[in-house]
Amino acid sequence: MNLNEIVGDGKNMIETTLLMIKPDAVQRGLIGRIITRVEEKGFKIIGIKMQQLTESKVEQLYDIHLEKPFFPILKDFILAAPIVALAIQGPSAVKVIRTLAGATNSPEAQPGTIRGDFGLNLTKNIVHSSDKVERAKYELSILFNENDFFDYELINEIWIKG
Ligand code: 3AN
Repeated sequence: MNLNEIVGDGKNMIETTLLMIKPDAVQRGLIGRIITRVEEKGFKIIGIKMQQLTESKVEQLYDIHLEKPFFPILKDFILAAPIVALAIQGPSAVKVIRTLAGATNSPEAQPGTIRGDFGLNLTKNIVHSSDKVERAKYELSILFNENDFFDYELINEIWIKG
């Protein structure tokens, strides 16, 4: 599937976003519980890929943080174990997945959010999610190939979408 077809254009409310399960969550056995939250909310997973990131991919993914003082710590952390990348599709997916993820700084994240329930650290903050449709398109293109996406209908879709 072509990325342009799946990310949404800001008019159609069906969007596709990236949720990346970070190495701390993989090591702590939280992959299943995080995916369950996404599924229970009603979203469709159209791509799922465990991978060991390379230095180059981390630099592309966090290009806006390259010059920040915390970047070396962030990079070592992301490279320390595999991640699980999820391509998630549904109504306002970018915003809603960020709401499910909770505040970046885990200790400040609300209970009920992924970070609020599972995290206590700013760097080791369990997940990453894209903050804009255009950014989702960019980040998905780093972690997925076009044939990693699946176009299918969930049988309960009419009960979820408007
Ligand atoms: P989010 O993932 O919520 O969009 P960003 O993009 O602001 O958050 O930050 C990316 C990652 O960089 C965060 N998930 C966190 O692990 C790390 N980070 C951000 N700000 C800091 C900071 N001040 N000190 C250490 N790590 C940070």
